[in-house]
Amino acid sequence: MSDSRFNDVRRFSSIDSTNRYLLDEARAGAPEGVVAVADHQTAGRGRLGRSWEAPPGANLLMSVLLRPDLPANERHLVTAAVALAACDAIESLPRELALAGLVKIKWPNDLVDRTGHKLAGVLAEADLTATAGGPPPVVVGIGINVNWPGPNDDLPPELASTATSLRLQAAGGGEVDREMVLAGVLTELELRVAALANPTGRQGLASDLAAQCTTIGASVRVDLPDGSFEGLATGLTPEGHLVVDVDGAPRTVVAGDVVHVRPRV
Ligand code: BT5
Repeated sequence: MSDSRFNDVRRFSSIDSTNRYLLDEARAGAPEGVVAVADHQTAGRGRLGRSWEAPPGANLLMSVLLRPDLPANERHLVTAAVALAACDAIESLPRELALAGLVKIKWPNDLVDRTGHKLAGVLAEADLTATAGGPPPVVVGIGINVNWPGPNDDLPPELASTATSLRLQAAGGGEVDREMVLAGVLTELELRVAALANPTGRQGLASDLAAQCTTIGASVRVDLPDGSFEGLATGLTPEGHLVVDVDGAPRTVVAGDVVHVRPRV
């Protein structure tokens, strides 16, 4: 990986949040490519003030610092690049784990299994006011449930019905090597982040996102800060935004919470 832009991997046995850490580093001028990985987060962040749970040592908790030079309306493709890299990495895990074909993307930021259980979440946080170190930073964090939840774990009821892990999905039921998943994500990120730099690459990201996106074809409820609506998700725009048909009229959703109300048939 010596020619990779992701060579500076900073490891923490415990930290509040790898996203928080890299945002602070970015504000102080850290360059694109710094990676933070933690065994444990004491204040792991989800979107909209939610939290991300994982016991020490079980899962992959990582963030990368990017400084993409992108039109503002294409910023969702940064989240997509990281989500796709994680899908690619899981797809290329050893064949005996039988994880190929498992993972799909639920728009906008979840990796899910075939039944919609959440395997990973992506959180992109930008500081468009930060002036040190080049183009404004976007820190993208991903939590991948590698070994937790495991077969004997008691989960809070909310997660018990919604979360899964690579371990639970893999053949054999043994532990999955977190370092192998990390190495795979960093390798795949190289290609996916390079694609962000030019229009053709971004087109490729958007079409790969659409191909992996389990939300397309599903009946969805879109929750936005000012209310919610229901419709049929019909596709993605070239910027990676979700198009929802609402009573025959297309509505584009840039960011929001999407709840699948009926599975795709
Ligand atoms: C996300 O938020 O899915 C983004 C999660 C990003 C976590 C990474 S870990 C490394 C980096 N550093 C951070 O501080 N964060 C990033 P959201 O879509 O808002 O989902 C959060 C919700 O998912 C929670 O409210 C729970 O319901 C659920 N949840 C929490 N932990 C989970 C887990 N391990 N597996 C599945 N679901 C979980």
